[in-house]
Amino acid sequence: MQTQNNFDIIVASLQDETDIQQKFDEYSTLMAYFRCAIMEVQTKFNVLNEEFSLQHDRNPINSIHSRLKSIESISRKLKSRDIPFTLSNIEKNLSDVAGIRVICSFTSDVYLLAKALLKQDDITLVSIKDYIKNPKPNGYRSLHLIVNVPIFLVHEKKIMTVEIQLRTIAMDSWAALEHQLKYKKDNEFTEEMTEELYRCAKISADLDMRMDNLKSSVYEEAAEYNLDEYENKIII
Ligand code: 0O2
Repeated sequence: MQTQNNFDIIVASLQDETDIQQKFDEYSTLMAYFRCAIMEVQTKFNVLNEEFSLQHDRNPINSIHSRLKSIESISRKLKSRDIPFTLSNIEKNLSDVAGIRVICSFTSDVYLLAKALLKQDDITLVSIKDYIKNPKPNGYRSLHLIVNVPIFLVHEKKIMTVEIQLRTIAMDSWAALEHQLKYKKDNEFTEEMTEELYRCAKISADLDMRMDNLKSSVYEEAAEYNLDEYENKIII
């Protein structure tokens, strides 16, 4: 209902049908640019996965998922920050319109892939949130990177922002189930349930640590566990 209201306001602010069509085309173009940015970053991860598997005979990436934020979600987020719904505000203020989630085999693969991506000279790091090193109070773990990446169009180059979430299979299943349990309509999430979810997050972190130990016994690979060298290089 709220979304419908936002939408009505946007439409009401437009002068006539031509105006509506033009705005719609501009919005669709911007979303197409974000989709291109997703493709660029996704290809980079696929290339890294391919090369790593040739060298080490295993895949550091289990799966990659991507999503473009819906117009309802974009409108809701801008509204919650009191920012008018305009294309330039979307580009300037939202860093998660284009989102990629990379599910890795082991925790060390999360850092290995993040480092390999950040080393690339067309990628600019905007911000890092390392919820693996510093989990959220509810137990959520994941590595979040916001990066700028160029897309090359027929007549111009555009710099687009992409949010990347890197996590292990265990981190991902905890996050997916937590989301499912927490956001069930008409359900009150009690303190006891919150504590139980936190205990599950601890078990999942322990599982990751033990799996990484097993991996070190099977594969002779140097393991990475932080991105400290990048934390001072954030541009904003
Ligand atoms: P969706 O549909 O997944 O995109 P910001 O994004 O800057 O407004 P915040 O909280 O500073 O807000 O960003 P943060 O911490 O980087 O988290 C953004 C995304 O991480 C969320 O996106 C979730 O996908 C994921 N996330 C963060 N915390 C949790 C958590 O406790 N549980 C789960 N399951 N996921 C989490 P959105 O916008 O919520 O939705």
